[in-house]
Amino acid sequence: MANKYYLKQVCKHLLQTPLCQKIALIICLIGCYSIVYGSGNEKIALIPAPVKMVLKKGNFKLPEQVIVYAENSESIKHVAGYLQKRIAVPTGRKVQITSNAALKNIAVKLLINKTNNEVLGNEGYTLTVADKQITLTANTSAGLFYGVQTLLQLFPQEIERKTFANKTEWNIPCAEITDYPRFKWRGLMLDVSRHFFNKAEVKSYIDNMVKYKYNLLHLHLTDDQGWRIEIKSYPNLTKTGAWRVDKMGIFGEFSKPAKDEPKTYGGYFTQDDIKELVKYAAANFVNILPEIDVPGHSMAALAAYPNLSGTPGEYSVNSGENFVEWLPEGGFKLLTNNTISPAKEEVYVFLDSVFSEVSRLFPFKYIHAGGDECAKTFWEKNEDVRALMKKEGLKDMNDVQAFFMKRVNKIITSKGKKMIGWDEILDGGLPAEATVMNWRDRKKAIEATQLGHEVIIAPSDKYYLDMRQGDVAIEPEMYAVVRLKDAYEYEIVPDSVNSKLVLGGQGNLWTEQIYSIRQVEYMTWPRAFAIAESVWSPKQPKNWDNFSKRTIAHFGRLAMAETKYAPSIYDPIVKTHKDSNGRLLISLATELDGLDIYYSFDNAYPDRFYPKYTEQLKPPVDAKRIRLITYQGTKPVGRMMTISMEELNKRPISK
Ligand code: TNX
Repeated sequence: MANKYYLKQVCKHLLQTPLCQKIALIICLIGCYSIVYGSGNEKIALIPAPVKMVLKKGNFKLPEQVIVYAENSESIKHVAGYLQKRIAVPTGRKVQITSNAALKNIAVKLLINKTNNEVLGNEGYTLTVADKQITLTANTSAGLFYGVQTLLQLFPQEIERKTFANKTEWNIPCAEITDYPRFKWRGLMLDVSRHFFNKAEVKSYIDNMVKYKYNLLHLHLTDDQGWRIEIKSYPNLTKTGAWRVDKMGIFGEFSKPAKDEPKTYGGYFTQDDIKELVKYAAANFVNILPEIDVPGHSMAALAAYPNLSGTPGEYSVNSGENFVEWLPEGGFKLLTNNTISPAKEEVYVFLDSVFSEVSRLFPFKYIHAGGDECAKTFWEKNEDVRALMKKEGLKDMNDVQAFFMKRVNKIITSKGKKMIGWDEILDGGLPAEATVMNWRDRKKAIEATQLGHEVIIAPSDKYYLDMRQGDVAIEPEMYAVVRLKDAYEYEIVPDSVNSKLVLGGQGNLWTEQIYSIRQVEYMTWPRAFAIAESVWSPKQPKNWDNFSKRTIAHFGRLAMAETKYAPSIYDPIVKTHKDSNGRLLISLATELDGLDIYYSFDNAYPDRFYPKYTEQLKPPVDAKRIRLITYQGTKPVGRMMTISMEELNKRPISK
């Protein structure tokens, strides 16, 4: 709308000006347009958007021999080495690193400020691309690293190729950029328990996340479906706890495995693997946050050490068969116990050993101890728990969990670390020093900060990367949807919150329904663009039109890197309504502006010669299904979507 308005004004103005001024104005307008959107959109599409960018005339042309100047310091040379690798392969140019500042024809200079620049802080940078030289300045090597990421995004998209791109010209638009993050905690969580992703896969995840300036990888290492980290003092955790029956289909609905079915699916990280991952992450300026999820979500641990349960018996690692009963009033009841006992001393001995080993392996100052979704079905029936309540004066089950988390907190702090828990740790009163990871209602973040606790924002309805990105007809099953626009438009800091206590935010990728690293990528991108922008870029009014254009430009980059992404923003949004006679009505929309939707009720696959959607549809009485496809002009861009009338009739009326 706004664009149309401005266009009208410009045209009016043009009609009233003399000819030479008209020509000058037109040239200027074309110039501005191509600067902003570039040729093919990808010229300057930075994600996350920098704090300040001024585009200049001209280009820097990458020379045949690229000389990168880096001071003689390990950490600066390390960043130079990263840049060297990223440039040399796709461009095929010779990239040389020198610490001789007097050398002629230096293409890129990496400089550390001699006096700290307060504005840039620990991770900021300034980047100047002039026609003869590129200069990158920061207070720290981390700042240089993020500057390098921005610089790479200024290159043509082929820079993302993992092999020689066979392109003759590599031009970078001249610009001056000053940039620094809004938050220090910019995270993604990968659940390696529900499905295991190996060392190489985790490394590739890190490779991708740092391109968007994430600095934290949260590894969800334990759950009912697998224990994924070697603990030397409790070897069964991985010997037994890392393996389950191999199933495929819809997780949570699998048939119960037979008693003697071989447990062939799984895997775990040895302590050497962990050390390697930690080192790899650090080389990419990423901290790894380990999560050991207790006292719920512990079935894999119980399979290895059943004595940790308040109801010892035979346990096995869950293979994806249902073990809970959802209650109509909300919450759930356990059919199989998946909790470790809060009333057994040996549990705390166990946790002391586990957290001891974990804290030695991960240098990061935080350890995540879970605390989520702990149903108390078995605790309520347990005599030891009742005795504990009496002894400690605990009035209800929330108090019991709070007692447990306080003891865990004590263990973790005794190792010199800080505990993080999911926001359930607020429920019975939380340990003084604990940090809260907010995944449920925003009220929980407000409550935590009011109590003076640090929070990390990861709301399930906005930042959960396991949720569907579009219509269930075209996306893998998942119980809810989070569209790119939902993630993008979310403001991290609630109004009534002390923003100093908000460390930042993260996107969480739970992997119950995610069987492969390709699907991990698909679920992460592009939504992790949106989260990256919220945790890095300054708070400003959200501009979906601008962001979605940049997103599309980055689809090109992901494609070059052969990273899978969800093209869901091209697909139609289907809403159902009923008329006064109870007959189904369908309305259609798109997340992205400027798309046309074509439809059929005749079972054929529509193209742009089929009817175009313009107003709410009343399906013919006998129609069996609707098929939909979106076009951008004459180009089909969406995926063919088919939904039966039977299914549409079952869908709830859209809001
Ligand atoms: C809730 S979020 C969970 C996870 C599930 C996720 C699925 C949280 C702390 N717990 O165990 O995987 O929902 O969306």
